[in-house]
Amino acid sequence: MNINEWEKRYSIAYYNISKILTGIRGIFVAYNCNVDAIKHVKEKDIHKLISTVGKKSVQQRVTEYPREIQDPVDLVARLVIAMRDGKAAEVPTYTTEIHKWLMDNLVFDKARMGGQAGIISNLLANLGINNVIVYVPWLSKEQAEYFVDTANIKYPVIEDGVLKFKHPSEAYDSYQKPKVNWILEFSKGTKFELAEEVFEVPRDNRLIISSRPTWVRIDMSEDLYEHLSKMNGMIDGAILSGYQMIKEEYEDGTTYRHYVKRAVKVIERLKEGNPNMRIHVEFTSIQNKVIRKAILKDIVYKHVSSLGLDTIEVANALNVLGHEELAYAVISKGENSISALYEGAVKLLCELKLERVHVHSLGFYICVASRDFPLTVEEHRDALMFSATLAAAQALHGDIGSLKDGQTALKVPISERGHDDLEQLEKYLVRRDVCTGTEFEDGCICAINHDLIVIPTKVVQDPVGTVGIGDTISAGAFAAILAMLRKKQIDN
Ligand code: 8BR
Ligand code: GLC
Repeated sequence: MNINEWEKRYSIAYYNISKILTGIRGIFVAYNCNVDAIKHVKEKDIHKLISTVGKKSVQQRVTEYPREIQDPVDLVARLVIAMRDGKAAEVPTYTTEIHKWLMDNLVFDKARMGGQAGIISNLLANLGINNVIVYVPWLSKEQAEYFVDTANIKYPVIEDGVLKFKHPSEAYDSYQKPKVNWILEFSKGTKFELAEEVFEVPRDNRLIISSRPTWVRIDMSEDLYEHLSKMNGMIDGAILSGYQMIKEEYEDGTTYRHYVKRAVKVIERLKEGNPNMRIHVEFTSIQNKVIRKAILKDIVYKHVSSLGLDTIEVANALNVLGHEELAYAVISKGENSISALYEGAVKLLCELKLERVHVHSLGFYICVASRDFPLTVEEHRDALMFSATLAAAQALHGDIGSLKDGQTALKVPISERGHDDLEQLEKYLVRRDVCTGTEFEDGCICAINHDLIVIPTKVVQDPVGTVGIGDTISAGAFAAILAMLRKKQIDN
């Protein structure tokens, strides 16, 4: 399909999905929510930070590649790496000193809702989903204020042994402290100097300094756990994230195994009595390889239906699953990277026994789905185009207040580079005998053991920001999938 034909399909897909979203009974969203303190780092800021902590120490620390922020030098080193490579990263910090240091040395521009569960529940509520049941294990008063003020956002509470739903602003724990992450955003073209070398940021992106206070636990209160299956009938699916915060060991002697088991039990409980319940996990950036592997092999494997990730996350996942060469091919730029991504997505789909894997990249998305999933490739493709429109709307406005807001992004042009990448993939598919000739013209193909759907996406020239776009993409597409499944259920 040429770009004009794609543009037409985009409008139809957005219209079709918008019409059926309210057919979804509801979506359960957990766990991670925080306040994002956002700072746009300019040339003068990065120079100031480097000279405050000392050029030599930064240079040395860059080579050590810290995977945790223990002091300001770690922080500046990871910022230099992220800006040099134009790559997104999230690095944990377990000390509150870093927050204080950043307040003294940088100061944020604005604060907004952060964390997958927070961002996704606000998005779904604004799109008009009937019940957005959100659970955050650490809901503070300050955090609650960042939820949109709509009646469809519901926080579960147990009162006198009965499950009730309240708006988060009426359900917070007044003793709970807020969790604040720092988002250091930078723009393509920003120049900086370190040890006589001049770097230029190759792509808009950000570094996230994720605070991990000792009280952070990915868990659920016992009484809510007991009542989970009572949500049956109110929800058609769940979006879960935050597992990246699980630690290998805790001060009280428990280990990650305990929290992994609990996470699986929650999923089992959500599915109780509803075999059609679909679970999506947003993978995110997970520095610790033990945890990354446990999430994939113990939580995702066999328990989860759908997985959402960006390209770096695909490489990270492949790495811990023992596919180092493929992981390398995914991150090394060059014209083969889209085919490596496709192969990587298929590996994840098959090895983790998933129903769908949705990979988002700048300019295109790839989705592979199992052949027996009850949707056609065209329906999968509509879900992707719907989510790409939402992504462009978020890049354009920074937020999506309604389906109408989303619609304004239909005017954003489709990326030509993304469109070229599809052609690249087509050549590869022909070489590998996945298809012959032109069957891949419209971005979909039914291969022997999976369906493949690829779309070129709309890319905004000067995005307001990039944080949270990935969450919007995955949640938008998953909601579209749930809406189509629900419609089929009712029609039958
Ligand atoms: P993560 O947050 O999971 O890394 O995902 C970010 C996603 O945002 C990218 O995969 C890309 O699809 C999308 N994106 C970015 Br970054 N910049 C964008 C832009 N200017 N317009 C539309 N989408 C964008
Ligand atoms: C991660 C970060 C959070 C950010 C989100 C955006 O969850 O911890 O700060 O808002 O990613 O995707």
